[in-house]
Amino acid sequence: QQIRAQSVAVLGAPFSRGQKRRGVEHGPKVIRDAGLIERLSGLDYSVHDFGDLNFPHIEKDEPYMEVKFPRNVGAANKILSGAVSRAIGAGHTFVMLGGDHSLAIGSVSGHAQQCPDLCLVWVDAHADINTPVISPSGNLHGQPVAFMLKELQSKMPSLPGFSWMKPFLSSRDLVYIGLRDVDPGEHHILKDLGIQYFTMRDIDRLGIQRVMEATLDHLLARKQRPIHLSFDIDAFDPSLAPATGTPVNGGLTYREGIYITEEIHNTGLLSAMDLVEVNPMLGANPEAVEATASLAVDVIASSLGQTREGAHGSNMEIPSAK
Ligand code: HAR
Ligand code: MN
Ligand code: MN
Repeated sequence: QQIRAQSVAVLGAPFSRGQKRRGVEHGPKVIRDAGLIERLSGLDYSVHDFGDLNFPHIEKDEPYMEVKFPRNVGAANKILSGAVSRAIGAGHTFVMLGGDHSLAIGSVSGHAQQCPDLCLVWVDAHADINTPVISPSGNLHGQPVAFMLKELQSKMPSLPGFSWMKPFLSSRDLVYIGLRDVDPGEHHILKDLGIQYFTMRDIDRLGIQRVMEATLDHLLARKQRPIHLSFDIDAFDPSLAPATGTPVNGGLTYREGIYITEEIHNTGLLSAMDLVEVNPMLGANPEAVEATASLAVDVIASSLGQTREGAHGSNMEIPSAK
């Protein structure tokens, strides 16, 4: 059966404390300015724009070991998690506009509260699976997946700000696409837990069509279930998505990225998605920022059913000649 709802909820999460570069908190604004709501309204949905969340600023937030701003990141994600859970519970397909990728902690956990059997597709140059102990940077946007996985529970210190959440995802319910910058500790975890991942090299070898076939087969062959798509704009090549904090050469082409989202849509199972790491303060010029934001809109619209082949209503007829 189709899980796709007839309505889409859009929620901005203007938050940047999962990493060090200012500006990514303005992602929701530039993605909306690039025409997101109009584009989604043109598809088969009623669009509910819930605006941007308000996050508290916690003044005193000393690092925990090397981890930066744990209380701010924890509090923001707790708020986001509740908002996502309510939106999904109300029957919307949910779209979160980041903000940095630490927000996936709240987004996916809120989704999982309503849909405990969800699976997760993580499209990113990075694996974002460092634990607080092994993180080379201390930035929480490089760690969100570690907070989700049940298998890593014993490796996770209790960080201030995170007592509200418990790990909820099994490593077999996650697939990565687009990886090309993986830390040694992350690589060890991927191998140790047997996580399914497709690097850019795998896309070179197999082509994006077989990668998507294997991804959906891995997640859905045993049973159909809701999909959470967490899309980091830095999965794309920096020539396409320059306005982002940690660009890595050799990323997805436009066509590979859109093929991924078309295939996700075609499952009929997309239940929630994140679009994160658009940072308008990092484009070399306004055109670079606009290109990145407009790409983000294309990714979201394509995930929600915009097709390259076109579409038409069932009652359409070819007008007769007069
Ligand atoms: N792996 C590095 C770290 O943990 C870099 C993470 C970069 N982050 C992102 N997330 N943009 O995908 O710090
Ligand atoms: Mn990421
Ligand atoms: Mn990334």
